Amino acid sequence: MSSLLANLEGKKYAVLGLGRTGLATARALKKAKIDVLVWDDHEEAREAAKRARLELCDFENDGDFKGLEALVLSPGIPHKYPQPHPIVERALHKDIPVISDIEVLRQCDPETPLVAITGTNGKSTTTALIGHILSTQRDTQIGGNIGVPVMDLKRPKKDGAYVLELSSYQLELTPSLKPQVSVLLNITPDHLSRHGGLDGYIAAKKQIFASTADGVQSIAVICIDDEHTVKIADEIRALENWQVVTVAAMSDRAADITVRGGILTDNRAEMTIDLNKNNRMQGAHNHQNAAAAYAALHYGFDMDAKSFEKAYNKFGGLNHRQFLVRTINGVPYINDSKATNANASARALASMKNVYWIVGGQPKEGGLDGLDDYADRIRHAFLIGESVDDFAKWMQLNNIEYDISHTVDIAVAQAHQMAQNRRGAPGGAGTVLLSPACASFDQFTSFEARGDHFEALVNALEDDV
Ligand code: UMA
Ligand code: ADP
Repeated sequence: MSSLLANLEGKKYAVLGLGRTGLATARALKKAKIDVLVWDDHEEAREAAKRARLELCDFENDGDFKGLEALVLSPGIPHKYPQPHPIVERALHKDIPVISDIEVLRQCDPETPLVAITGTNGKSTTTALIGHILSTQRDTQIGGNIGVPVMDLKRPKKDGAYVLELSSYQLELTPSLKPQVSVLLNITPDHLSRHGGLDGYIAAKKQIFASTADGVQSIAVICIDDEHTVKIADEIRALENWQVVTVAAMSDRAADITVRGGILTDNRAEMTIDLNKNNRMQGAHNHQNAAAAYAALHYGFDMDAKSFEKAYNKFGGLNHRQFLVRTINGVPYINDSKATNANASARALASMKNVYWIVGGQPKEGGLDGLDDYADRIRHAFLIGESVDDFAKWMQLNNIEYDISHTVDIAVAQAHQMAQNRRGAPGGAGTVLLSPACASFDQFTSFEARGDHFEALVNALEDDV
């Protein structure tokens, strides 16, 4: 990114939060010889910044914000709700723009075509899938919320593109996004405390349609399988600078692109693709992701169905998302650590039966609401994390047998013992599933760390119980 950022010569930036986003941004700015001052509330992160020879400034206590072009804020730090971080409050008070790293990228490189992907669930899978398929034809840089900060990406070569997963947090701070294609997968309540409620969350998601390049019509791919996205599709259709392509894969609504029984039909082009051929993309939710990817690539980049299908069939899926770790004596052990809310866990439960379910962590608002429909798919639950007491009540209400395991270590040992002992039960051997429906931060640093830990435990299990 550094040569791109040379455009910013003479300007001065502040960076708040020195995790993946902040460190990458500060490093890229420094490499491009742009003045940058950094801060993080945690000592450890500040020490790492010192080692990277970044200049620290405690903006809360002794920074004056003089001459600053903008404050680049890490997405995990609140700027509105539940309350703004004090440094953000001070910056806004002094009329310093508070922006994301993606905004910096687009201010420096507004021209390169960009595919932006958001939604409550399926973002990473869809981003990786679109990136995988587009890269068969163009130089494609994949990043954003998927885990690669945009400042760590290279500038795409001629005719190349960015494919970025964007969270609601990032969208709120990126007014110049100007995507060639925006994809909205679905909306169910999530991150409500950061957005002051559902309306705020929806407004943040809608930011993906807030800007387009001058005189260009962008493509809005909207999956209309829930009531919120149906409404948004109607709103965006009324705007001149967007061409809306609708997708229905998890409902039987009429749409431009529909998926029924795994067969994608493009009703505009009268053409079909069998999505079932890729066994890493099973389930209606994955077919929603695949159909959205097809719409983005066909309508945004003129990719023909054959090229799409060939590359789609080679997509290997993403770890931590209903990922089969190992099968022991006919019992599959599945890592779905990325299911950080009830809706994501619903997808896993919907596609399995006789589940030994490892669930819990730092709960989201609403807890396990909506999962009652899947109660008969659960043979036994193993409760972990902060949510044990609340989730125990939910299990009682739904007549589900459970153990309070507290940790993944204990839960895996208990689930393994029980699943292996009950292999002959009516209904079949069953499945051991980690699908927490919760954030991981009460016991782990990330969902990846939680999933990796689960995988290590499963890989160490004995076959003979
Ligand atoms: N910090 C402070 N003060 C605070 C809070 C945090 O100084 O009040 C500091 C922490 O000490 C830490 C840094 O801020 O050093 C962390 O910043 P961050 O939480 O923004 O995390 P990053 O490492 O920059 O990762 C972020 C995204 N994290 C969040 O949005 C919470 C990552 O998404 C993303 O992959 C990465 O940028 C690159 O773009 C993760 C995520 O959980 C996967 N996203 C949420 C989700 O998917 O549901 C939105
Ligand atoms: P995100 O990046 O939005 O969190 P992922 O692609 O990482 O989404 O998938 C997270 C979890 O959500 C997975 O465990 C999967 O079971 C579920 N999921 C994936 N795609 C969808 C979808 N389109 N709708 C609902 N749930 C989904």
